[in-house]
Amino acid sequence: MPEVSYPMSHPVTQPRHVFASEDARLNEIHEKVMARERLDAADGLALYRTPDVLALGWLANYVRERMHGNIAYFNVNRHINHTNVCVAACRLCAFGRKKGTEGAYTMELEEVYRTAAAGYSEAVTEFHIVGGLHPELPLDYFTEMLRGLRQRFPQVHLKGFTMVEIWFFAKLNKMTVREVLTKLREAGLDSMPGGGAEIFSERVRAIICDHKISGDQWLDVAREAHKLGIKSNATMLYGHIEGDEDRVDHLLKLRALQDETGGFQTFIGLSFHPDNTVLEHLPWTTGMLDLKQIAVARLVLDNFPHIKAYWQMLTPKIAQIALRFGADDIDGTVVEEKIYHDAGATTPQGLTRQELIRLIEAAGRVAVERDTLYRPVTRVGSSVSVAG
Ligand code: V47
Repeated sequence: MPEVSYPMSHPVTQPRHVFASEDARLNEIHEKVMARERLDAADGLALYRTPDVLALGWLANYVRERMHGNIAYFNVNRHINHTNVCVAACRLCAFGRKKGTEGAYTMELEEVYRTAAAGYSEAVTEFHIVGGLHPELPLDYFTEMLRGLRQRFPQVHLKGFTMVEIWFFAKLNKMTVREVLTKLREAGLDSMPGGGAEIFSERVRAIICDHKISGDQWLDVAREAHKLGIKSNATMLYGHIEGDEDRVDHLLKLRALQDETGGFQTFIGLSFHPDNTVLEHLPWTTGMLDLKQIAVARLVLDNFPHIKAYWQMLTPKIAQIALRFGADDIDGTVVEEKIYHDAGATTPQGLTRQELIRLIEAAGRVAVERDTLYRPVTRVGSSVSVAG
């Protein structure tokens, strides 16, 4: 196969030996990738179905290095889950509780601020705030929360509330999605996480999360946020009852919206954790599927700047390997995680900055601490500054 020469944003460290897979479809896709041609649905399916995982990983790693060179990002963040009370009862979820039932909790705002300040000695640059759909918390609770966090932690980026929560706040408060987003932004919301997208296929949603907004509604809220200049991430829940077609459909819908708005920063594939859910008879994902998912996302989502291997969900070891299968980010210190741990995750609650750097460097990558908007962070003593 002849070597093709083309402009690259970064020199690719991967050796340029001849690409030859025993899977003929991968050879065709390799040609497209080299020519920077967009992959279509049939290509996406072929990627999920290839037995040649190493060739798939090679291709994804090639694209990842073309975009980011040898850099791998992490951040110093803290998750805050202010309530697990939820009116929805999604079969996929082990976190939500009905109000007044055992284990249900809702934090007073003072408790939110105490949680924000607790448990980690290094200055965090991001709070990641998500909760259940509480039927009685007014919008003021959330605007107050953001104002209080902003006042107490002025340097910290506030990434909060999934598309599902925003939609619910709008219904509960008889407001439009745009009005809710505007109020939250005025109160200090900087960007939004990617959760709650699950899988867009309505056939699958009807089984795993029939109480949630539809896939189109999730995309509508994201569109509205992006139009207001609020960046977000996007997720996909995989490894339950969905098929390859559903996964490809989900990725293509995200790619189409990204063409329209450019508002997504990072894609995060979330592997289904079955323990303590109604679907606990389903098996856990295998490491092979987890790595495939990272690689396919990198190749199909050509307009997404970043692919995250969320170590809490994948385990630190798989997340580290994923840095050679298409991922350029392993998320952050997290400190305390509830959604996955309620569903059986055995990963640690948090990792230190030093542990994240060690994982990244042992993967042969250059660790770059980022803020939520992917600007490099520098630390001198206990002070933090952001480039740009
Ligand atoms: O919204 C719920 C999913 C999400 C389960 O944007 C489950 O940077 C697997 O969205 N098994 C929360 N998944 C996590 C999330 C996230 C995580 C890290 C970074 C970012 C980001 C976003 O987890 C939920 C839901 O989609 N989820 N239950 C479960 N049993």
